[in-house]
Amino acid sequence: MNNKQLNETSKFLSYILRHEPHTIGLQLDAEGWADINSLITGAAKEGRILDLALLQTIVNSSDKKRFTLSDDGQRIRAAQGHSAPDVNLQHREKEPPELLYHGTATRFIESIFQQGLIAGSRHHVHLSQETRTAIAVGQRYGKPVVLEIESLRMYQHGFKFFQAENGVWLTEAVPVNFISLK
Ligand code: HQG
Repeated sequence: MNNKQLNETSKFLSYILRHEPHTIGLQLDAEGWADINSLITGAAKEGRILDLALLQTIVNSSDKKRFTLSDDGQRIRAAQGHSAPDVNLQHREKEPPELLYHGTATRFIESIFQQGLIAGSRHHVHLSQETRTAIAVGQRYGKPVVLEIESLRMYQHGFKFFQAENGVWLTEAVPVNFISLK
């Protein structure tokens, strides 16, 4: 399988393991885990041929460590980014660094400075420690812009922060007074 095909399969897995598992008859548990055999069987019904070796390749080659295999090798889950309503990953609650970054597109800026950052369909607002990552995230929606978030000050005001197992920082929402343009 070439890189383009791997990337496309990774997108399919993101869609299934974060958002719409039932489209292939798959059930995620409350911690987001899917049984690998059920995933392979469900995907095959859609004409998509997966096997354990391919899943392992995708887990290991994912630049953002998007997916995790369970220790027993029988289950797989997405590390973060979920919208599926029955899933509630117990992310590690943690004191954040002083500043975190959120990449978005310029066309969202006016609304963000009115409403603050909201999670939208996902369970959390996603923040990163590096502006480089934030730019890449923002680019997905248009001309990118990086917002600087006063995360430590938020934390000191009682807002909770979590870190997913792949390092992405998560919080429920970011009020306007903690956001500035980088
Ligand atoms: C924007 C990818 C208007 C927000 C990435 C973003 C990330 C608002 C979009 C992960 C707003 C939501 C998540 C407001 C927020 N008004 N727009 N008040 N508040 N927005 O895709 O953070 O590559 O749900 O700025 O790398 O872009 O898939 O979130 O532009 O880690 O593994 O609404 O997804 O990971 O978009 O991306 P998303 P995101 P993967």
